[in-house]
Amino acid sequence: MSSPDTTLSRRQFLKLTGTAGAAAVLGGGLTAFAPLPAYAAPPEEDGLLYGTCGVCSMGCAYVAHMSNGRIVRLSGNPKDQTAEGKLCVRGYSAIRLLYDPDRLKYPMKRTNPEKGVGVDPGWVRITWDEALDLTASKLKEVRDAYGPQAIMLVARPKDWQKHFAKSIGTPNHIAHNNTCYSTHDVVWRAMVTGKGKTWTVDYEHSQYILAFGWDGMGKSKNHWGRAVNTALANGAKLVVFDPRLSITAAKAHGWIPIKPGTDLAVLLAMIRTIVNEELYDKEFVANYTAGLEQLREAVQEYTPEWAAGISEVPAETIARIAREFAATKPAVIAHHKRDAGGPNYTNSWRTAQCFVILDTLVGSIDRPGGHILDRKHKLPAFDEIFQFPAYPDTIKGPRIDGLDRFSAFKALGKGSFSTLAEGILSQDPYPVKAMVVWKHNLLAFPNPPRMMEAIKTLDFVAVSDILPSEMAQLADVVLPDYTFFEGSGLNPRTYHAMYSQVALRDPLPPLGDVKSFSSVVVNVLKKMGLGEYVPEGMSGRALANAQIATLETTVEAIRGAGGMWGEEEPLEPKTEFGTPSGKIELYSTVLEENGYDPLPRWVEPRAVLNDQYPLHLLIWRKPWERMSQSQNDPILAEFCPENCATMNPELAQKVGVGEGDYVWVESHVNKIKVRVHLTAGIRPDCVAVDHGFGHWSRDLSVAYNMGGNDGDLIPNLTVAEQLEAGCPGMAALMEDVAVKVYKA
Ligand SMILES: Nc1nc2c(c(=O)[nH]1)N[C@H]1C(S)=C(S)[C@@H](COP(=O)(O)OP(=O)(O)OC[C@H]3O[C@@H](n4cnc5c(=O)[nH]c(N)nc54)[C@H](O)[C@@H]3O)O[C@H]1N2
Ligand SMILES: Nc1nc2c(c(=O)[nH]1)N[C@H]1C(S)=C(S)[C@@H](COP(=O)(O)OP(=O)(O)OC[C@H]3O[C@@H](n4cnc5c(=O)[nH]c(N)nc54)[C@H](O)[C@@H]3O)O[C@H]1N2
Ligand code: SF4
Ligand SMILES: [Mo]
Repeated sequence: MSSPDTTLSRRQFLKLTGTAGAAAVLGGGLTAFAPLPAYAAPPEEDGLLYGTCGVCSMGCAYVAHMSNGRIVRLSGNPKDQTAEGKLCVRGYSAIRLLYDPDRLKYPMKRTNPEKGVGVDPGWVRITWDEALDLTASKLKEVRDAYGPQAIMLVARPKDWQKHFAKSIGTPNHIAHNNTCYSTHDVVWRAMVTGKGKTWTVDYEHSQYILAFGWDGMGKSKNHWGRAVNTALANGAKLVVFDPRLSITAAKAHGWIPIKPGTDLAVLLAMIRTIVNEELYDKEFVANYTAGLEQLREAVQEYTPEWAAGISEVPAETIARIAREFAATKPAVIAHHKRDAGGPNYTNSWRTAQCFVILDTLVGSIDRPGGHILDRKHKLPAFDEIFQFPAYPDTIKGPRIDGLDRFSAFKALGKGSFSTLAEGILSQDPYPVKAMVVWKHNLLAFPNPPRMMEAIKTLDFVAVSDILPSEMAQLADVVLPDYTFFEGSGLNPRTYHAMYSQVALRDPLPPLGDVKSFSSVVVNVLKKMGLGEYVPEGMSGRALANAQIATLETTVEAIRGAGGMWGEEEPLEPKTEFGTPSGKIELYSTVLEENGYDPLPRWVEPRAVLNDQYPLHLLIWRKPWERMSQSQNDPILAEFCPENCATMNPELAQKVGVGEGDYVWVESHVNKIKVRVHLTAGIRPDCVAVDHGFGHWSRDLSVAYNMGGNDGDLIPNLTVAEQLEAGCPGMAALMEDVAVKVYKA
């Protein structure tokens, strides 16, 4: 890869040479992909590929228009209930991710043992055989010397990834969930589903949409923006509580700039009003819920006047919204992941618990206009298709992220990013020595500098990525992966699954010398001497074919039907739920059994503002950005090259700064330098930093050195601190931190 001193930034090159020239010269020693043909090139009639967008988890089905073997245009698949013929800005932009000249194009090994910011890894191109041999031999060495638990897989819990960790015998399959939606997941599992959060919300048919920090319209989440707009056109009311005027708030009938971390107080008072005034849906509550009387008793102390004192929202506003929410049908609390019920504050899981209670009280669980439970098509599981011996018992051992100490969260089989660094550094409960990373970046960890210290102590790191990310810069071996365009298989609808429907994924021939992670798994397991976990013919394609066979159809037939399988069906409302009682448990016996309050109660957030750190930190993401993955897109960067500290002019005046000035934002762990953006649409006691920037990988020629990473401000945690915070979802407390701002 490029040496720091000789690389011109791609921005400079674009100016000098125009896009085509830049693509040919850049990539610093790596062969660049040929430039894109002009967008005007007419798509061939027969050159269509069906697929699903993998930029975010909504997974909208696309149609890719091909010309001369390249994708020249993307459109949404009109047959898909999620995409409805459209993609969002990030989906359309993915074409530039696919052909990004900086993409990883072949395996590489590090020759410089030193690791860190500004250190040249001394990459050398190697063959796939060498890369797989090296990975397998290093993992085997660690497994033999220290045991299987000394190997960590940092990856989302997908089939191949789970199989890889379990076949090795390690309990340490770590994912990002406690930074994202673990709080929602645990309460939905406990109170409603028995298996985690639901992802479909029928906004389109709702008449009252109430959001606490949910900014679905400002995420460019394709379906939701359209659905909420349709609801608004049909006369629905939208009300948003957010300390920041989010895009959703800007579209709302009411924006309530609540004090951060206090939504729980408002929600408790809303529950009290609805229960005491008997405004709840009597039929739904009587037939499908358990625990109303205990709930009534538990909320009596939480009057709107009390909540007003905590949240700075007037008591009349709280009572009015409670009454409107209960009286307008259907009504729904919009939520997804990192809203007020996401893992942001010590009390966020209780906020998520109140969301479920309020949605239940108005009868909006699995009813039109409300949260819709799982209609996702169940494809046969991985281990039903492939037969292999039982996994080693060691997978049940204690974990390096401490997940085993959080029974309610552990049951969901996910992971914690907040505790990983201290686990590795303290070697508690044991030393870990090797790490394989799939599709996770260093910048996503709370306190990445600390995580980097931990990674530096490991003997071996292999990273599967598509871009030369910061995590890739810390690797001993880089394993370049397929993008979602190059993968194949089936993708059942999840984010808008009003009925069971499956999208086909046609593979684009891979670009460069890249391999899918499934083939990495197959080869590394075999080379480690774990061939018993790799039955004859096991491959990603074999899995897809076996799954297609269970649909009693063929790829050709699905293609003939426009890339989608499944007929529209009317919604049959569920009358039984996945809890011990089969009812929605307002009093949660599952939370109680796991040692948590079965009913909601007020608890303060952790961070206390003080003279040294007088401001709340808010973090958010822009509609066109995808966490740390979109900043290398030259067109997106052209109109938004770096992130900002968004603040109220009143605060800026106190600090003595104006629009565009650089400031330091500092917490007790670190500081970052970002530009000021002024708006009246934020509380003066808050500073908001948008996520995704602060790249230090010099091989990201557009994104390098632009903006700062909000994550540097967020403390990582020990398991003891995590236990003290008392959250069943092990919330990483992403915004429970106080900061200060001063001129840079
Ligand atoms: N464009 C885009 N869309 C995405 C993603 C992306 O990277 N880009 N990522 C996807 C993923 S993985 C996730 S997790 C989601 C995240 O999407 P959201 O869940 O919408 O989360 P954020 O964008 O972080 O916005 C959180 C909002 O909460 C507000 N907030 C902060 N503290 C409080 C509080 O105490 N109370 C209230 N009421 N509000 C508060 C913030 O001001 C901000 O507006 O987006 C998904 N969609
Ligand atoms: N400071 C801060 N930290 C956060 C958040 C925040 O708002 N602020 N948000 C949290 C949330 S909600 C989430 S969901 C997590 C997300 O955590 P991550 O998923 O780790 O975050 P990304 O920044 O999207 O990094 C994804 C990495 O995967 C690579 N990649 C993309 N596609 C592929 C692929 O097909 N194959 C492979 N092998 N690699 C691929 C990308 O190049 C990138 O390096 O971050 C969390 N951390
Ligand atoms: S919402 Fe946008 S980024 Fe997400 S899957 Fe759909 S098109 Fe892709
Ligand atoms: Mo997330």
